[in-house]
Amino acid sequence: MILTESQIAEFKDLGFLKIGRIMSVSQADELRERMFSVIEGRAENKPESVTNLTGQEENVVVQIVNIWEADDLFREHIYNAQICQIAAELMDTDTVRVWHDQVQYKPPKIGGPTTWHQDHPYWPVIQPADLVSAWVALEDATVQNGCMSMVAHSHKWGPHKGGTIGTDENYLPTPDMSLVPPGTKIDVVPCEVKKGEVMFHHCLTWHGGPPNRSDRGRPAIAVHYMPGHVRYVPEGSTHLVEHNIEVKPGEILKGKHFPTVWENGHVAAH
Ligand SMILES: O=C(O)CCC(=O)C(=O)O
Repeated sequence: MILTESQIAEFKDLGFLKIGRIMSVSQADELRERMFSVIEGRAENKPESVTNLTGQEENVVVQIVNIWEADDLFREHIYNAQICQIAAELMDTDTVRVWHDQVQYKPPKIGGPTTWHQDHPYWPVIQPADLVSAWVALEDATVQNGCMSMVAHSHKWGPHKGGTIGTDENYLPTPDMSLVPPGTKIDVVPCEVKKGEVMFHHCLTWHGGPPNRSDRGRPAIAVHYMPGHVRYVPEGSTHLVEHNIEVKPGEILKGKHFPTVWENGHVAAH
C-alpha cells in the first residue's frame, strides 16, 4: 500500500485527495515542452483532438485528448507506477485501465475558466461511475492562474447532466439546489497544486476553476483511470473516443486504445 487508511477515508469522504510530488520539476518541464510540441503540430504522431474548449479567443482553454497516443513521454506517464498504484488503491481494484487522458492548458492572460461539472455525465458510454482521475500540474497551479476547485462530498450526490451546475461572476458554483441534499452547505475547496505534484478526484465530484489572467500559463495533464470492471454501455449519446472501442456493448472496456496499466500489484507490461 502507498496510501494510509486515513487517506483512503479522506478520498471517500471528500471526493478528492491531494497527494504531493510525483515527479521532479525538470520531468514536469519536459512534459510541458512535449505538450507545446503537440499543440504546435511538431510531434510525430497526432492525439485524438486539440481544441479550444470555450471557442473564444479571449478565454482560451486548450484541451488535448489522448496525448499519450501522440508522444512517448506522455505514454510513459500513463504507466507511472506510483500514480497507477494510488489509483488502484482508491478504486479498490487489481486492474486499472485508461479511459482517456486530457491536457488542459490555460495560457497566460487569456486563459479561460473551467465551468462547474462532473466528469462521468460527459462519459455516457461507460458504466459504472467508479473512475478516478490523476491530475498533475505541469506549472504551479494557483487560484491566480486558474487551478481547479472541488466541491467537497459532492460525489455522493449522484450524477447530474451537464448544465445543471452554473457559475457566478466569481467562478463559484450556482447549482440547481434540488440536486443537493437538503441542508447541505456547498463547500468549495480551491486546490493549488505545485508543478510535478498530483491530486486525484472521483468522477462524480463537482469541480471548476477561474480563468487565467496572470503572467504564467497553467498546463496540466489528467489521466482518467477506470477499474477493471468498467463496461462499454452506450446509452444514446456518444463520446469522442467511442470510435476506438472494439468490444461489444455490455463487455468490459479494454483494447489497444484503453490500455491496462496496472495488474495484480504491478505496472502492466507495455
Ligand atoms: O484542468 C482543469 O482545470 C480541469 C480538468 C478536469 O476537468 C478534469 O481533469 O476532470
